Amino acid sequence: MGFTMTVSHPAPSSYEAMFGPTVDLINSRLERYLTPEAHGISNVDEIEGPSRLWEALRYSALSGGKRIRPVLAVQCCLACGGNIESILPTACAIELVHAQSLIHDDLPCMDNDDLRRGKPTLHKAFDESTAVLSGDALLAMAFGLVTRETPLSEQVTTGKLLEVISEFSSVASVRGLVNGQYVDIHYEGKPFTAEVLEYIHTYKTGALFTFSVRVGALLAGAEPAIVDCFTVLGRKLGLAFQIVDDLLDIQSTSEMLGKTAGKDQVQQKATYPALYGESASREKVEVLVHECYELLECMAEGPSAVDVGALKVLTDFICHRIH
Ligand code: GRG
Repeated sequence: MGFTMTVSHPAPSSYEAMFGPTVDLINSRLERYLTPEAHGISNVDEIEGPSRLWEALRYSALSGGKRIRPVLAVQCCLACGGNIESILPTACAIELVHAQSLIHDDLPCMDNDDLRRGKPTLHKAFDESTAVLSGDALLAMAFGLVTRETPLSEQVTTGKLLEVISEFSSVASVRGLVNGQYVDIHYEGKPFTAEVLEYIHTYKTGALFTFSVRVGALLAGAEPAIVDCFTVLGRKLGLAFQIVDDLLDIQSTSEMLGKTAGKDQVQQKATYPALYGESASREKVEVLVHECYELLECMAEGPSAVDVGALKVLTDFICHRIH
């Protein structure tokens, strides 16, 4: 790898130390939103059932997780000089869609897993119908959160918010997670090409990452050229995140990951290490890190002078994480 440009890497800093306050803020908003009261419901205990549904929703969405997507959304908004209140509802909504995707991904008809975030998966701790319905509820709640809780402002007009919601719905479905998951399952146990692998990663993981990064800039009122830079950044970070995920599945343990390690090979999944090998996959991650730093430095030096310090640390975490 002959890199031509010298870019400065951030001083080592842990994700938890630097972004702990952002994670706490996201968690406290999610905690508040995932209560019957926040939805105007006061009679959960009148008949048997609803309180168990609420327990399931909270079990899956409030039980750990790195919160990397909402943290990215918040930090990208702040980097563009945006107001944190403009992005928090969408950041939390992104986490709800992510939680939904994990619940459904773990079901026996999908990736069939028993362990998630160090605990039994939702359908194991409760049952399959609770898992399907909890996922459905979280997905719909995500859109309610964006529409009801985003404060309108000069940067965040009704028109801008409608654009965000429209993009979010495509990313959750046919231009993102559902499409990527569909193709991922279709290719299980079948030969696949580089083009297929790229397609799966772009949709299954990349789309929600790209949206998280882009929406931060959009709701900060960044100019279109800056939003375009964030879009490229989001694509690179999403791809790097998924390649690292593929590598960790082989190189780490279930205990460390909080989910079952070694499953990709058993299920004959289309992954980077399966196609290119582990060392070429790691090299690809390092190329992506370098490209992200280059892009961030260009954004810092441009006329809009994006504040990229935190984004460099996030890039480093995404590419070198161990869980
Ligand atoms: C969203 C409508 C809708 C449907 C979902 C099941 C499905 C369709 C998609 C599955 C997508 C999926 C599980 C992609 C894998 C992405 C990935 C690497 C997840 C792990 O994310 P982390 O490491 O998890 O951020 P934590 O636990 O830290 O939140």
